[in-house]
Amino acid sequence: MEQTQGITVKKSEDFSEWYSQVVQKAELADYSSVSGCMVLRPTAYAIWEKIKAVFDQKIKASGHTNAYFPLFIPEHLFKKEQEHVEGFSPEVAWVTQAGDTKLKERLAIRPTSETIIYESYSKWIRSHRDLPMLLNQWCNIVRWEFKYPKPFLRTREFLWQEGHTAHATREEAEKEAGMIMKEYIDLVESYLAIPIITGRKTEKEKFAGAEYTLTFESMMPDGKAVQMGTSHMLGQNFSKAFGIEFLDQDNKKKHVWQTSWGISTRLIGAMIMTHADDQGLIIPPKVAPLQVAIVPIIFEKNRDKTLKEAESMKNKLEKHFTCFLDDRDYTAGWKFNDHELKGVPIRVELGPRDIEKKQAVVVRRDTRKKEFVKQADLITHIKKELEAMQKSLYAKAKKTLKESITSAKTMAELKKAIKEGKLVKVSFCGTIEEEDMIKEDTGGASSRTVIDEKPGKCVHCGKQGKLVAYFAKAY
Ligand code: 87F
Repeated sequence: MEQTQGITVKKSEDFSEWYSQVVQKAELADYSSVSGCMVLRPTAYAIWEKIKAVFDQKIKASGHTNAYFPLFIPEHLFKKEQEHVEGFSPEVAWVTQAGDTKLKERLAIRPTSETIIYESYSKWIRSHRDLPMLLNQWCNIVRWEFKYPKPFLRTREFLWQEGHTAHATREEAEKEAGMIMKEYIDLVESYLAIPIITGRKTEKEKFAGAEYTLTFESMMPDGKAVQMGTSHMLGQNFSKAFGIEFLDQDNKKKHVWQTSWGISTRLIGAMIMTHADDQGLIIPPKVAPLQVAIVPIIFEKNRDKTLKEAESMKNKLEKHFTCFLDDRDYTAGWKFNDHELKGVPIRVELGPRDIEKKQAVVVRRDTRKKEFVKQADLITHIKKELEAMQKSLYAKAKKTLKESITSAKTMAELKKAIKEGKLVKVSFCGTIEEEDMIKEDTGGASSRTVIDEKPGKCVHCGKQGKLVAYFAKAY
């Protein structure tokens, strides 16, 4: 059966089916014959390349360089810092055999690369002159999850960057972890137009190998939070386990202070959920692989002239925007729908009458507002609209995020708010046990970030609380 061109369910009515249709029909990703692994189609990969380019430029400007470490991690190395694998071991995939020969030692397929990278650091770092060491790698990783897969948000293999730094002092490492958060937040807010909440993780939610974990997250329209990235202050946990020592200026041997941080293709999932609508995908202009689609309105008798004009328009526009002249053999109406479905920010329509009047019709994807624009003003107009669209997507999402935030003083209030899909501010004791109980009682809510506020009474036990945090269900 031929699939219908558009999305057949509403975002507000069946979010999960809506998401799956947007992903498939906008040709972002497709399922594969490996359960839980998906194909990134060209549009999604191009968005990832944009994200990569922006962040790569940011970290290079602050002195980081890229490197590449092996995909396989020998078991003895992997298990060196016991704490960090705790809880994760069911998700680790192992290579045990080559051809018919069993390997002497199992090899983990990297779920994260701390261990393999820090073994190298223990060889490379000798003196304070070798510090700071600021490396990053762009790669794929594998986590064999058993929960139901969701394109971009939960897949067994995904693409990411992992930064790993080593410093002479605690202060420098803390500064690094914070600086990276700032860059992440700029990337996500000003390029992907996703508003975020940010802060530290609680004891329960932090990375076990870290002293503390910084996070940034957003709320999706179905009332679930998405963690989009983390930056860990590792302290000396790994340097002690891996013997990463340096001779300091005072001639004393010291362990380095470390950070690690990552973002992944998950960001694309959050972008889709935040901005797309009932007509399909909406890509923020700054990360759109294609910013402008020109659709000529062709009638047989003036076919050549229309195409020639459209061609010359494309030549002018492509000096300023990424641009596509859609001369495919479909009707103009079909093409309009196709570009809407795929989230192209601006569509320019050009018909015989427009040519006569030296104008064009410009349609913005998010508002779908049509405007007649003089051809002489086209470039300025599109520039203005792309900027306005970028801002407006962010403002709209920011308003939704704000509206989803509420607070609770009692478990009854918390349960109700969680049921309504809210991000709920509560005071609580902050212990792992207390958080386990809250999760149990609310049917799955977890703390997302700690907020820098004075705590009141604990929402759960009623005693004086130790911290204030946002709770929500999460992906
Ligand atoms: C899954 C299996 C084994 C997450 C895992 O967040 C180990 C792990 O260590 C694991 N899932 N983690 C934590 C990753 C920590 C850290 N690594 C560098 C990041 C960002 C990038």
